[in-house]
Amino acid sequence: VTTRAANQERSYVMVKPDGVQRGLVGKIISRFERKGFYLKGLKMFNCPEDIAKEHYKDLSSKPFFPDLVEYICSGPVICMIWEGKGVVKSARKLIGATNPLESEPGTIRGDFAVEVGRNVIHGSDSDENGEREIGIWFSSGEGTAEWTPHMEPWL
Ligand code: RTP
Repeated sequence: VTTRAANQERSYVMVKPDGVQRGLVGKIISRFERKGFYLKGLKMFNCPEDIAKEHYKDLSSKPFFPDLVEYICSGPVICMIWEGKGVVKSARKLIGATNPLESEPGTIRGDFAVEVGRNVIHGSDSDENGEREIGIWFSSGEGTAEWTPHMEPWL
């Protein structure tokens, strides 16, 4: 297991098919950029069933699992790697609670969604899952490029 520096923490974030079809991709990317995270991977992808099942394997016994897999494979998704200090937990805050009716206004789901089965976006729930999911969705080198943000020292 590779240990990453604190400011190189990574989260796998994905705009789900409803978010793509509703034209929310730019608004979502904008929220992560304005917070101060760095986009380190990006691709549009038609998800095959086996990848959706692997990604959500912890939910495979849930009654909604077949509908969830069908939803994620119903149209293109936007796969992203976001990097930065505390990004995993912070992304979950930017995204909001799983059920959009419980998500606070100002969060992505709170502002843009109503149905739990159409909740626009995914974000990793732990560092370990972030790295696991990046490995599932991005093959080596694909959709990524090495770059270092230009950081001015604080005044
Ligand atoms: P995600 O993994 O997509 O970021 O969502 P999450 O952690 O907030 O929620 P999780 O419990 O992991 O559920 C994964 C996704 O399954 C769908 N879901 N449907 N019909 C239902 O009752 C139900 N419950 C969950 C949602 O799309 C949720 O994001």
